[in-house]
Amino acid sequence: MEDIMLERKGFLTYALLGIVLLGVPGAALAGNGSIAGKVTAEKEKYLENAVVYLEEVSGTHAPTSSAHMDQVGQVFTPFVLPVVKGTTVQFLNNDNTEHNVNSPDGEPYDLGTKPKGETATHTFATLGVYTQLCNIHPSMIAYVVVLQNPHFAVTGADGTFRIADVPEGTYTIKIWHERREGDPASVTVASGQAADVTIALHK
Ligand SMILES: [Cu+2]
Repeated sequence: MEDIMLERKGFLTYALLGIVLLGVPGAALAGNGSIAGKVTAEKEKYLENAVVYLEEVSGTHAPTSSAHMDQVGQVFTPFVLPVVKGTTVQFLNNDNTEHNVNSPDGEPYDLGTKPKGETATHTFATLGVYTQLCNIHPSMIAYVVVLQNPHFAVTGADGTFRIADVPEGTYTIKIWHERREGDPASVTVASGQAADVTIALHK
């Protein structure tokens, strides 16, 4: 009986040591942590395509290296495109019909009308949400969300999101959704840890 207890104690010690050594799976670079969370809403259809982001992270942040919003089957794809301030977004027309790209928001622009295979570009110099419209097809709508830093994520159909590689610190985490509001929250990220955040969307 005593032997069994000793063996169990030994196993427990090794198991605990293993947890300490391995840390939290999915943690990124040494010194950084991550945020893994989910969005809740009164209807499942609102869970997807929310942009979750850190309001401000110190330092300078390079523009997003590759940012595309295509026009395919008379739909802007993706529906929501978060980018870092200063990013040039490429709007490629993949359809056989002509498309226009314009936005009435912030610093409004009209990139003109392009035939198949041509790309319109716009550089987003100011933070904000820019509705993307096509003046030929009223059903076409999408959003470019211009943010201060690259620590953002777009929620999946189940409302989950993950922001990897976040420097240690305490941040204000915010959310943008086409039809719902969400309150800012405070999140503390520790080295090698995945901070857990739940954000409730409401009317
Ligand atoms: Cu169009």
